[in-house]
This record gives sequence, structure tokens and C-alpha cells, in this order.
Amino acid sequence: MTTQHDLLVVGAGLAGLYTTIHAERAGLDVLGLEAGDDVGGTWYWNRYPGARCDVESIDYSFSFDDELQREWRWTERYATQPEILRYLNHVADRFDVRRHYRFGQRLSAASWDEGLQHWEVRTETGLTATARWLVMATGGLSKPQLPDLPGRDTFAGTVLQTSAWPEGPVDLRGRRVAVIGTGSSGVQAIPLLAEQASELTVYQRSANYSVPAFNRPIDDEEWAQQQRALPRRRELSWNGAAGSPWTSHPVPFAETGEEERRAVFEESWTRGGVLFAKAFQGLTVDPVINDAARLFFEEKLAERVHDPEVRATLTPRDHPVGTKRICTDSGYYETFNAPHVTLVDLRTEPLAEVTPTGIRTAARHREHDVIVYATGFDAMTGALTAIDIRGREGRSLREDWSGFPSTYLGIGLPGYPNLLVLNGPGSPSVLSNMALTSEQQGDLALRMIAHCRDRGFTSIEARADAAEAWTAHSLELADRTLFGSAPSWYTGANIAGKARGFLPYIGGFKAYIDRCEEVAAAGFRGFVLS
Ligand code: N01
Repeated sequence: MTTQHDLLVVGAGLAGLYTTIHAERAGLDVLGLEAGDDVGGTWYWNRYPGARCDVESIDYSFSFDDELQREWRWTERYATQPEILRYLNHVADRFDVRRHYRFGQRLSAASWDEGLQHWEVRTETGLTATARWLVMATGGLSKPQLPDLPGRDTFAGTVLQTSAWPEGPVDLRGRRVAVIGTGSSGVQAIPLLAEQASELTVYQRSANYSVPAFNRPIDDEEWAQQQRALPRRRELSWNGAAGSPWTSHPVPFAETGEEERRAVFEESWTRGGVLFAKAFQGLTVDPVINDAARLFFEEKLAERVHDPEVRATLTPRDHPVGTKRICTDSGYYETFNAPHVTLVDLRTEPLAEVTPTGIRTAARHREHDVIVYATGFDAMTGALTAIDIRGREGRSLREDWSGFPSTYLGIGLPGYPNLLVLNGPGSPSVLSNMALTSEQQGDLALRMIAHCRDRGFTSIEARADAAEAWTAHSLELADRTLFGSAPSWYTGANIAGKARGFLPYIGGFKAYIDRCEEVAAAGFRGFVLS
């Protein structure tokens, strides 16, 4: 039986949960559909050892409910995946949101019915539902990509994927483990896998910049201090470029001397992880500043990795600092000092095939009992193009997005009325704190819906010219930076055949919010309401 609703929300991660809670408060009949068996999104699937957030726990949490903020006590500066998942379960319980969801329901198709002015959706298990509004909260990094390696499926040992790690314990003691992939997932998992494995072999295609997290437990004194500072911290985050309270050194790089530069790099290094890229304003724009950061990084690397050859292989060569997301690690580089850990440089020794017993490179065959794929995602667009989405007159999103995706503010797609994409391409999304961007995006979607309902409109659709102009603006901002020179998932470069272009909006979270507010104040200028 096809059920009818006002709103369908796809996904029960941060953005989906927020939107569903607030849709109910707005009096909408909402149905949530989630592929996983419970809430959590990214934090439901990515259960690999070492998984934790690279945004501090105090910031990576909802801000909309003061009691919720006060009652949840984070235990570490950077929360682990199990702790974040517990938090999202707590949110789901507290706001009784699960009753709106159907779990284990992966969307396979969605089509717009112009006559009935609603979306009809179908899941892989055959569930069907209709609703006037369709909110896609499907996540920017939720469509895993497993490389099509020759012989991949012939491997007779255990195959694991960081993005679909089993729920139960995985015992790797005494086993010869291979890891393919050294992005944030691999970098977090490798030190913990090395603790268990009898041999660990890391197959690296490109070296990444990784900065220690300087993670620590939050004791009661620090927690009390954080609680006192929270209102100010939130204010800075909502007004910042990346949804967090951190800013760059106030003095421009060119006006600093050698000693001050070192002190600034040292300080931002000890802030931990991705925050290193914020040391100086313009670090990811100006090659001179970037090069200074690179030299500082290389000095640190020299302290962490003993063997010069291994260190040379671990030194990033193909992108400026911060133009691929900096990895946030706990003991990553030091792991390569251990005698049972081997680094294989796929640049000099390309991967030839996976065999039933291991991996063959151009140089030799290595035997493994387990292969772990930490090979990333079809980011920002993959979760949407995996679904057969049909808009006005049957047009296909998959076809429309075979080129670079054109969106208006990331949320509106011309030709797809009432389809609202949260944290989509053209929004700050992955460049910002996803907890706050999810609140902002959920609110924006619900405001668009309320605006239409209050005025008797049944649809809202981004105008093609508005989407073109926004997308061109977003790409132009990215062109002014060094980001385009990195072969990263930000630009689609990690997926064969994917259209290239910088996917997130890089103009900053606050600038983006301001633009959304202007558009809303002008009656959602750039959208057609009918
Ligand atoms: O994925 P990635 P990820 N043969 O795409 C390699 C967030 N995140 O899951 O660089 C050999 O970064 C690929 O090599 P190359 C965060 O935003 C956050 O690690 O393409 N290797 C690369 O090394 C992050 O940026 C956290 O040459 C192959 C790796 O696989 C994003 O998610 C933790 C290959 C993929 O790295 C994605 O991170 C985890 C092949 N055929 C994730 N194909 C936090 O810390 C791919 N690779 C919060």
C-alpha cells in the first residue's frame, strides 16, 4: 500500500534527524526512510577501529536545544564513532523521532508527478510512498567506492571496508592484514589495525597530509569551562567560515617575521588536525604561505618517522597543504616505525592484481589473510545519482548530473520541483561543521515549505538561470584558491569518468547563510513558486 505524507525525509543522519524533528514541530506529516537499520548516518556505517570526528565534540553537536546541549556530556576532545552514535541515538530517543522512520529502506527511485504535484518514491524492498515534498538528507560521503581492481573478487580471505565495517568485534590478532587507501579513514584505522595484526601492509597511492589530533579526555574542570564558554563558542561558529570557533592568526603572513611564523604554525599544529590549514589567512590560496606550511609539516614528519625512505614515501607530493582534507590522526606516522608494518608505494610499484591469497604489485606478490578497503566515496553526488530520480517531464538526475551538478544554493535543482537537497553540491557542507550546516539546511528546507503552504503554492523550483549563476559563482570562488590543483574527492577526481569541478561552496558558512537569508527575505528569489 502506498502511504501519503506531506514530507518524505531520506536519511537519518544529522540532517535527516534534525529535519524530521522540526517537520513534526511544524505540523507536517513526515515519513523518514533510512537505508540503515537505525539512526546515525555516517556514524552508523563507519564503525572501523579508530573512527572519530575531526571536529571537536563540543562543536559537533546540535545547538537547537539548550537542555540537550547541557545534558550530553562528551568524554573526549574528539569523539569516537561509538560515542557520536550514542549521542545520535540519545537525540532520537529524546525527541521520539524513530516513530517517523522506516529503517532498512534504501531508496531506489523517486519521480515527480506534475498532475498530482507530489513525489512518489520506491525503496529497494518495494515500499512506496508519496509526499508533496522530498528532502534528501543522504549525506555527502555515503556512497562508498570500491575500486575495480583486477581479481578483486577472487580473494579467499576476509574482505573489510571501512565504510561498511561489521557491527560485531573483528578479531585481527595474528593475521596478515593489507590496507588499501590512506585518506582520513585509512589514516585513522591503520594504527589500531597495527596493534592487532601480526603483519600490516599499507598500500599507498598518494601520501596525504596528516596532523595529530592531540586528542584527550575532557575532565570535569574542562567540561565546566567548555559549558561556560559554549554560548560564545556557538556564536563564533555560526558567524565563522567553517562552523567552528577557530580563526586564523590575525596578522597577515607577509607581515610576520620568521619567529612569529613558527609560533603560529606550532600553535595551529597543536590545535590538531584540519585546524592546521587555518594557521594563516590565505594558506590554501597563496602558494608562498602554503609552502611555508609544507616545510613546517615536513619538519614534523621527520620527527615522527625514523626511516628516511619510508618518510620520503609518506611525504605528500601531489597537492598543496589543506587542498585535500587534512587527516586527523592518533599515531599514524609512528605506526610505520614498527617492524611488522610495511608501506608499499603504489607509485613506484603499481598494484597489478588481487589474487586468492594476497596482492600482486609490479614488483612482487604479498600474502594476506585480510584486505581492508579504505578507498573513499563517490562524494556529494554519488548518493543521489544512485537513485533513479525523475523530475519534471521524466528528466533524469543521473543524466543531468553526468556533467557537473548545477544547483541553486545547493538545495534547489532546476527541473526537480519540491526536491530539496540538504548539504548538496554548491553548499558549504563538508567544508563546514556538519552539525550546524545540517541545522541551517533543515531550517531552510522547512522555511521553503512553510512559505509555499502559507501562500497556497504547491511547488517551488530553482530557476535554471539562478542555478547556473550560483554554480558559476561557487566554481569561480574555488578557482581563486589552490584547491583545484588537488586530485581530490572535492573535485570528483577520485571517481573515473566523473565530471570535474569543485563540489562544495567555498565562500564560507556565514557568507552562505547570509545569501540564503537574502534569498528568503526576497520571497525566495531565484525560485519559481506555483
Ligand atoms: O576517503 P579518501 P576516506 N588503488 O577518498 C585510495 C571524511 N572522513 O574515506 O589519494 C589504490 O580521502 C586513495 O588514493 P588517492 C573526510 O572528509 C573524515 O579516507 O586517490 N588506492 C586514498 O588514499 C575525508 O576526506 C574522518 O591516490 C586507492 C584513499 O583510497 C572523507 O571522509 C574520517 C584506489 C581514499 O581516501 C573521505 O575519507 C574518515 C585504488 N584503486 C573520513 N582508490 C574524520 O577524521 C582509492 N584509493 C572525521
